[in-house]
Amino acid sequence: MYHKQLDEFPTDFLWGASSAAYQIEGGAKEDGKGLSIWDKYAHQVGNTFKGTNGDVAVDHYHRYKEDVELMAKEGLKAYRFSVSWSRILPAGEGKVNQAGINFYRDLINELRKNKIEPILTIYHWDLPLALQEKYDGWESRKTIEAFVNYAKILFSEFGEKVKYWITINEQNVFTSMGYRWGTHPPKKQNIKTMFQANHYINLANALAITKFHKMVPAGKIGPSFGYGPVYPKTNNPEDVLAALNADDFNNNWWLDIYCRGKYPFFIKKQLENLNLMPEITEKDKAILENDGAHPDFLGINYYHGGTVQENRLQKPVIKDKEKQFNKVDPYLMQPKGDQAKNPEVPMFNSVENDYVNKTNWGWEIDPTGLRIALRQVYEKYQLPIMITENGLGAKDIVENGKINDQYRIDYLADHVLAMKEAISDGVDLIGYCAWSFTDLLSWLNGYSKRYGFVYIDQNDEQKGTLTRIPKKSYTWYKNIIATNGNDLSLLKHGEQK
Ligand code: BGP
Repeated sequence: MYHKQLDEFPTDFLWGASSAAYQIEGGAKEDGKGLSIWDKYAHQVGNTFKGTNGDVAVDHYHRYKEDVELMAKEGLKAYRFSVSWSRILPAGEGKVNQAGINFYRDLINELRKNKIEPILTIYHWDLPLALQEKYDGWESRKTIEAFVNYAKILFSEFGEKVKYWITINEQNVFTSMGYRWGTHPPKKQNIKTMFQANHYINLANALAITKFHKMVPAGKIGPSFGYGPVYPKTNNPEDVLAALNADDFNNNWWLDIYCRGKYPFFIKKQLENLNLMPEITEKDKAILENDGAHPDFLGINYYHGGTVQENRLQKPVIKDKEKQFNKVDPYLMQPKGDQAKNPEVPMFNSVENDYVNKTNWGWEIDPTGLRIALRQVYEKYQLPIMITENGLGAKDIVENGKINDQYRIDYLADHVLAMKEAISDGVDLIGYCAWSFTDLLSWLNGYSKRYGFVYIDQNDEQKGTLTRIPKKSYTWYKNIIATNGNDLSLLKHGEQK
């Protein structure tokens, strides 16, 4: 779709930036905070880059006023942060830690004082360790109950001061990393457990949203989902079908439940065949399908999409010409025991995209993919969308006390332009929170991979002065906000002021 003139961003557009408690706060054991699964995991040898952990992180717990001041100076209209569950409830349930409540109350007040809209994420991966140890975390319905109680505490404490709420961050990412690939806590590799835990998290999400609608009627709530559009590698109909499968498996599996309360039909059938479907009771169905359980808006975290083709990698060569189009049962490609471990094999195979560049960490850079993502999600669910994460992870260098991150400006400019185009197409986009405001601890990459508008002197040996230095991108974003994203000269590559 080509527009002679692009629409303006809405006047109340929420230009913001994001963070997550474990990645910024530090103060891991201070003022009554209990441990989270990440506090333990990051201290086990070999789990994170050079053993980096969130004990100190970037010390936001003690320096939040300085950070909010920097946000205000940049002109941020919104700031997305997460609450550390174990700071509020050290054991995940039971007794409330008043010091934890006070910390977030002070932060929210500070934001409001500076006219910055707080966007509160209830759960950004740092499950209280006590719940993991007592109930096996998300593998138990007990954790659903604990989550809803925790959310209720936040609703009653902060419901009047916070309008925008995110229930759960990237459920698709933390369930696969934690239960399938074994790279996040609880470091398991069992896909059946993953689907069951994921179902319980769906229930936790639905129940919390239902409660929210009763307790905070003036507020807005939704999950933040890690969305990637899926492209077929070629126009071979088999590849197109593979892309349909991948979209269902990677995206709709979560978004359909959030917005419609039902698992997508085709994948459900496929998982039933493999005995991978979670156990779902009639009561569960009622919880998920209840209208009050559905989000008011969708948070979308966008980094990149993916490309797939029909899985024909190991197709045996068929010599008989007449039979050259014979299908090979993709299950035959997998050893018997592995068939249920890799349910996508008969559906699609992920491949590289030849048309896009990559970051130093191999993530595809695809701003058009953001426009496509926005179009797809809005068309499917017709809910307002907020981009709750998007940004470039890069090694930043300080030269003469300055950080010239023109590469980040170029990346962000392309994505802001893609949003402007999506708005012109007709998408109801209400905000953009870049990842991240300050530099922070990358879960598995320490401080080498930086995302912030504000540099923080902290290194992978976790030694640094923690001094904050606004980067070049900070000023660029300040100008974007000041012109409400409508000055096209700021959206071009090159040397912006
Ligand atoms: C998202 C997470 C964020 C953040 C970001 C960048 O998946 O929600 O918490 O970490 O990815 O990831 P990384 O630090 O691995 O580059």
